[in-house]
Amino acid sequence: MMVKKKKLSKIFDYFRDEDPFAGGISICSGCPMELLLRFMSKVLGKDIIIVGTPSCSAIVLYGQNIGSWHKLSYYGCLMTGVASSATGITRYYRKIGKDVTVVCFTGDGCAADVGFQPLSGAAERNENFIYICYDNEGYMNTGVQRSSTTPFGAKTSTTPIGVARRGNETTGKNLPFIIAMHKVSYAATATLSHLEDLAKKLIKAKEKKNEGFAYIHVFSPCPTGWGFPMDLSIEVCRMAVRTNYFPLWEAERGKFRLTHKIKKSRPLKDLVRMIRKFSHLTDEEMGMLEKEVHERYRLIEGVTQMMPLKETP
Ligand SMILES: Cc1ncc(C[n+]2csc(CCOP(=O)(O)OP(=O)(O)O)c2C)c(N)n1
Ligand code: SF4
Repeated sequence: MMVKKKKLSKIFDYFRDEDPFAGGISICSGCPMELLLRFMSKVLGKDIIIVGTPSCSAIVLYGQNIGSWHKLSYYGCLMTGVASSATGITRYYRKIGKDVTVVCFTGDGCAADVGFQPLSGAAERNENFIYICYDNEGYMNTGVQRSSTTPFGAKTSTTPIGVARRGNETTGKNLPFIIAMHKVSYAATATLSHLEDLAKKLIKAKEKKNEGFAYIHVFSPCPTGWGFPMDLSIEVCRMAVRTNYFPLWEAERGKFRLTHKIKKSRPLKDLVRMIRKFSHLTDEEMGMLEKEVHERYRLIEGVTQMMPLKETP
């Protein structure tokens, strides 16, 4: 009997180098940010300089006790100055004629709040580096505080559920859209359930950084801070895409394209019921969150029609 040879997943075709990270890293099990770091380095290759900040990722990048957990070049920076430091490092290497890829790797607390001004400045100047923000919708490393990307209604340690407050009262800042509207060379959203989409965007960011600023905003749910079992991380990512909670798109110089269109979206409740930080929501509060998600989707759908980006072969 002929045994059919199993085809390897296409994803291996995107890997340039081995995983530069050690095994057994002491970070929460099931954290998508760790998977992102490993995946990113395999796709971008080892000729990168990572510029990072105090955050959950510093545990992996800066290291603990015995030293760092990887073989990459890493510059540990203040939360306020990551994009300015990356600007200096990039310009230095360009000046001496060395082709290296500088990659800022930060959480949403740094990107959207504490380090937003230098990020916006670097985007506006269209500096030649990559900025990757892993968005776990809060300051996780310091105890799950709210950030400006925390969505409406979410329970965090600074937006608790009680008599006076019922979770986060504001709508989350749409950071990837704000950066795209700087008309940078490249901006995109991505997540860990759609690996081929993520790999293509990383490769494109590496090419586009020769023309100017390249930004990727990665949805990175946090099992510890959000309250869901660690083996559901990728399912949460997938459901966020299927419900249009986190649409996948890319933009080049202010022109937009959806990279993964959802034919029939799932109800937002299918995502929300997986996550404890939303478990208190009343029907009315759920309606307000749905409105936020719907408006955000309508916005991106609208710009893909008004300012379309043609698909590159
Ligand atoms: C200017 C400044 N403010 C506050 C802190 C304290 N701090 C250390 S880690 C951290 C959380 C960072 O949050 P985020 O960037 O979202 O990354 P995450 O912890 O979620 O991985 C904070 C606030 C700091 N190091 N520097
Ligand atoms: S607290 Fe959340 S973001 Fe931080 S390492 Fe744990 S799972 Fe990852």
